[in-house]
Amino acid sequence: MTYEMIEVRVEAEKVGIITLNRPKQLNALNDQLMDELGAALKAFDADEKIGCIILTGSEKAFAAGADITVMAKFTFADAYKGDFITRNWETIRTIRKPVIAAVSGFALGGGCELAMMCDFIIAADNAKFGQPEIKLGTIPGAGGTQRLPRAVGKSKAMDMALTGRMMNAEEAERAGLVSRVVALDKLQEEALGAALVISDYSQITVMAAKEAVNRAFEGTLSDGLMFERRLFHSLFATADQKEGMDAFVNKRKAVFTHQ
Ligand code: CO8
Repeated sequence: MTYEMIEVRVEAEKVGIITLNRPKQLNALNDQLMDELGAALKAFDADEKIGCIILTGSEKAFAAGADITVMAKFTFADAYKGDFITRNWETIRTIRKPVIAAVSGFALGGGCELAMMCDFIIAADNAKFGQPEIKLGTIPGAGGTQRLPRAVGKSKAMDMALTGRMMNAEEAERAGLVSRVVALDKLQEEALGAALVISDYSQITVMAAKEAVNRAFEGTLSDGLMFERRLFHSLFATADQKEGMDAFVNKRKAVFTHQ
């Protein structure tokens, strides 16, 4: 597939990098872009050689939200009957390999929601997060009212959703929305470094860890603990567990075969 609104490349033969590329619109997320993003994510997920995916934008904007020029004309019937837009916004939730959001500049509305759909967020020091939909007479529609409180707690999530104010990178790190903040010129290097570390681990184990942590957001503690226990037990059936522990015992570097 050829892409017009994203750029796709592979680093070190094991990290897939997707760059949102609608610079004039600050990477506003429209249907075509989300279709292309979904296709690229699925292709990397299916590629045996890829161990981790990075999603990033430009220095000025990760993404300034869903495309307001498109939504401005929507009726209730368009949105409801068209199921706006489970079809391509939900693809990222089906990706089993880790997806790191490397965010610089604006991550607003659907852009903030897209970053939160990734597994973790590394932010540049110029990053700004917000759910400004309230200013447009609407509310977040791609998980902002659900994932933001889980990430930063009710009070700050309410503050963001009700005032529409932006949170800078420092506040986002303090609140737990992002895992690391780095200088803008170090963002890509930092994200790639994390992705390379992850890519060298067993893909099976990495997928299991992702699945287990995600479970913490979707059920009760006792269900999550049981889910984790079952996955933990089943990993003893993998060659990679044998390799990882044997390498430790014999003081050598593990070489995982993803089996
Ligand atoms: N949609 C469409 N175009 C946009 C968007 C957007 N979200 N954001 C920016 N642009 C365009 C501007 O219109 C402008 O275009 P032009 O040059 O043709 O006038 C260009 O990008 C540059 O923007 P600005 O001139 O405004 O740049 P500034 O640096 O002055 O300001 C801001 C940057 C603060 C980011 C400003 O552009 C802004 O406030 N943008 C809108 C942010 C916003 O409200 N986002 C939320 C949108 S609603 C949403 O995301 C709901 C998600 C629901 C998802 C549901 C899916 C299931």
